[in-house]
Amino acid sequence: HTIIFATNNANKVNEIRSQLGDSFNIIPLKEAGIDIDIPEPHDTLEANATEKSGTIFRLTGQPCFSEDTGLEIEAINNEPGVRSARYAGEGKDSNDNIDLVLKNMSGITNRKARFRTVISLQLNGREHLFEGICTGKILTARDGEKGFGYDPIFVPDGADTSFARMTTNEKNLYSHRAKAVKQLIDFLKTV
Ligand code: ITT
Repeated sequence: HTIIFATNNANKVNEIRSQLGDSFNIIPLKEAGIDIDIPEPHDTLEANATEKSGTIFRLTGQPCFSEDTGLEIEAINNEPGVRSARYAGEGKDSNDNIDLVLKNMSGITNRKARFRTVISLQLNGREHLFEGICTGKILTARDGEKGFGYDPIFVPDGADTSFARMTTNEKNLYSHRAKAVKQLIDFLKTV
């Protein structure tokens, strides 16, 4: 099995590869020689995931999948949600996004949040969606250097440290992405 992964995010690739072992190969856009930045214009993770996988399927005709992930924080209307990558605005980075979350959460005692990943698989002319959810809490300050994105401020339920203090294998025991990928693997075993 070889399948294109419609992403430009190397951190996602590393996490998923470490979970897959040798069950199947994923080829990120860069390694497939495809240099495009697929827009994410929609207001749901599902629609953006479909946009990404559909764009690459139309371009290559090859089996492919994408994933869209959002951090949904209960006390601030499930923000940043589908806007997680650009919460602080265009041209800003993860550091700015974290700063804005910490600012918007200052003084708020309800720290409940969840990461949600939606995978869209294009295979044999059909689309299949898979979802993974990881519930947890938003810290009041950064903790840890590993991982990416919002990892320094998120502690998953059942753990006592942030994602940014975990190795990739440890993060995969809890993460939204690992849960969605598990479903993808189970599905691909059946086809
Ligand atoms: P694609 O090329 O796959 O679209 P992206 O970085 O644009 O990569 P998303 O649109 O899914 O990814 O944006 C989600 C943002 O949320 C991402 O930029 C990260 O900052 C953050 N994020 C995603 N997964 C995360 C995780 O496991 N831990 C922490 N932050 C995460």
